[in-house]
Amino acid sequence: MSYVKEIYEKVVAENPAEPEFHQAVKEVLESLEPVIEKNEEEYRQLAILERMVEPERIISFRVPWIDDKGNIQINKGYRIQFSSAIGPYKGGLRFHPTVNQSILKFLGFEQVFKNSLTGLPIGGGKGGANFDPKGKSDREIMSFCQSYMTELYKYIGADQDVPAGDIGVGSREIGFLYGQYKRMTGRYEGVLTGKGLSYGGSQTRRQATGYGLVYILEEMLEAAGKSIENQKIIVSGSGNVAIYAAEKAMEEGGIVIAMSDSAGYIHDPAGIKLDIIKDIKEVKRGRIREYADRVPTASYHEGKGIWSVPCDIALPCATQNELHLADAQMLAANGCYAVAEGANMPATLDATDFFLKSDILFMPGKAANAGGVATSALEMSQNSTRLSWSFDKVDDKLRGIMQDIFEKVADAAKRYNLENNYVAGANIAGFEKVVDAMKAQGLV
Ligand code: NDP
Ligand code: 2IT
Repeated sequence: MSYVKEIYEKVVAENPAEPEFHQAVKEVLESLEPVIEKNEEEYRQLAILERMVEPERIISFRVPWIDDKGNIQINKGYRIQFSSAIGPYKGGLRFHPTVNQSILKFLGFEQVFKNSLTGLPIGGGKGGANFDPKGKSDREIMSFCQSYMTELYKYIGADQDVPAGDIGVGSREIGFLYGQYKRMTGRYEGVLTGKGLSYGGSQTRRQATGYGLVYILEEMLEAAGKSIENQKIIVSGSGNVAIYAAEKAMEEGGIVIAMSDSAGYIHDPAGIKLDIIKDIKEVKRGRIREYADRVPTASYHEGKGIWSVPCDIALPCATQNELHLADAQMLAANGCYAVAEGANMPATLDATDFFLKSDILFMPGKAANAGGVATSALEMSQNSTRLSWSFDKVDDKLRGIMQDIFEKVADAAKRYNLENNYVAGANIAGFEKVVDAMKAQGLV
């Protein structure tokens, strides 16, 4: 049996009931096959793959807190410290009722390769809780964040593990978490990224994932002789990544015609008015359907049908497995020719395979959404040197990093005769640096 197959089967057998983790491992290992085959003896001897699929540490803990009615609530909290081969663990925290060990392991595993692609010295981690922030008061959110950090602070630090935001964790939550970390440890340090600008945050971090997604999309389009100008674009989700992807896509001349949340989607053929989306989502914490009440050219549709809207470019920016094979086929049938993943693993394995086999340009999340964590690493640099850089300086660096990632990904694909297969390119380029660091550091 091939080394790759053997390890995949071992992962499935030893990690039952973790389908998202299996999926992420399968996607990565299968596309690494040509690299592994070339070096199989050495990798087997050093147990490279066995080590890569096993997190260095999983921390799992109880999070007790009291709601506004005075009732005790208990949630499950986690931090997965996946790999410190190339730097301190780095990756977001997700607060969502669906959070479990499988989802966080898939996200942590992806993060290792993504962070490697950024070219910056950051390892991979992920954490979160099965806490649902929807409908909670600010006091409840603060109470939860303080309790979560009261346990987590023991395991993190500016040179050890540096969490940030993800679904359900934005600047409000990072503020409460940071305040509690400082209170528990007495240290004012870059232990979290995505902080507010008044207490050590970086310019452009809020925008970074979405902006970076559009920067790498533009690289991919340019390499194919195309441009974003006047293209009709669908952006799923309406959270942090989606909003700033839409903003940059429009700044660059694209026309964003649909966005969504977990309840439904809006279609506005006249072009989405982002100030209204920001007001609904960032200020009022409302629902996307309210957009159609406020904008006469827009319609609201319940459910997951956003991929049925005809478009040129699709940017899935909500969550994992939000884009299935049937959606991919529908996008293609309606003329969509480019897809870049703002979310982590939004396309299922069969949808990804379909994109790769058709002529659709496809940039996977670990390359396409790496601008967020890359800018987090820039925030860490600023914190370490006690400096803060201008918006333009960070934005320029972000654009440069995304161009560099595109080159690395395209080059790795080419080296293995897999031209334009950016899934293989991203996995191979990310993997090579991590393996190199693992080999140098011995058996740890
Ligand atoms: P937010 O919480 O800001 O927004 C999430 C959006 O996705 C909301 O519109 C939400 O709708 C929707 N959504 C969440 N869960 C589901 C679901 N199960 N089905 C349908 N829609 C859903 O999160 P982010 O924008 O930060 O994250 C979005 C994606 O991008 C995630 O995959 C995340 O891992 C990834 N990512 C984030 C980075 C960052 O810097 N924030 C960096 C790189 C990747 P609703 O409000 O109805 O729940
Ligand atoms: O998935 C991701 O890359 C993030 N949620 C951002 C991680 C970070 O540390 O900025």
